[in-house]
Amino acid sequence: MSLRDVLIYPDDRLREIAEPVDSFEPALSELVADMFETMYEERGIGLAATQIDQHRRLFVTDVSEDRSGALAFVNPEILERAGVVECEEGCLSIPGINETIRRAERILVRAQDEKGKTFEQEIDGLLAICIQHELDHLEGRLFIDYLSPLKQQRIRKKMTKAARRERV
Ligand code: K2U
Ligand code: ZN
Repeated sequence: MSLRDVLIYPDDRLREIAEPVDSFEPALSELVADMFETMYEERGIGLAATQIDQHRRLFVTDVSEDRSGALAFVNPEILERAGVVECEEGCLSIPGINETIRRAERILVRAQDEKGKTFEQEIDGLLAICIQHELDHLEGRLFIDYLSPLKQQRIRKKMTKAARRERV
């Protein structure tokens, strides 16, 4: 297992659309293990492959308090959405920015596990929010895309200035 670098906004690679996973060889399990290690190290509760510059339809989540809730979603899709909920979101790729956006309250998800077995699950609560956030990453979308153009402009300016300070 190894830690991977997380892409930071406004890196254009975060805008790539991920390709379906068609091979469930050991290399996929190695990538999944690296994603869990990176997610826990970064104190995240989700991580999409896009965020580590791997443009495949795969993300991991763990919304538990004690790392007992590790889940991998391969080729995920949301079949049904119901209700609306507001949630303050952050993103490991947009450090220091937290904004409230709206998501579906309940979702029906179909995905494969890391061995390729298909499952369907009705999900609500924080896991439902996290899954919608991660699925957006696979489509090249970021939670800040749901904010006003002015707020997006301010965030882009703040992150670009922070990146310049980093380079000095
Ligand atoms: O994809 C990511 O960047 C990880 C996200 C996942 C997430 C965002 C918003 C709401 C739920 C999940 C987070 O940055 S992980 C950090 C975090 C930790 C605890 C609660 C919410 C967010
Ligand atoms: Zn994110």
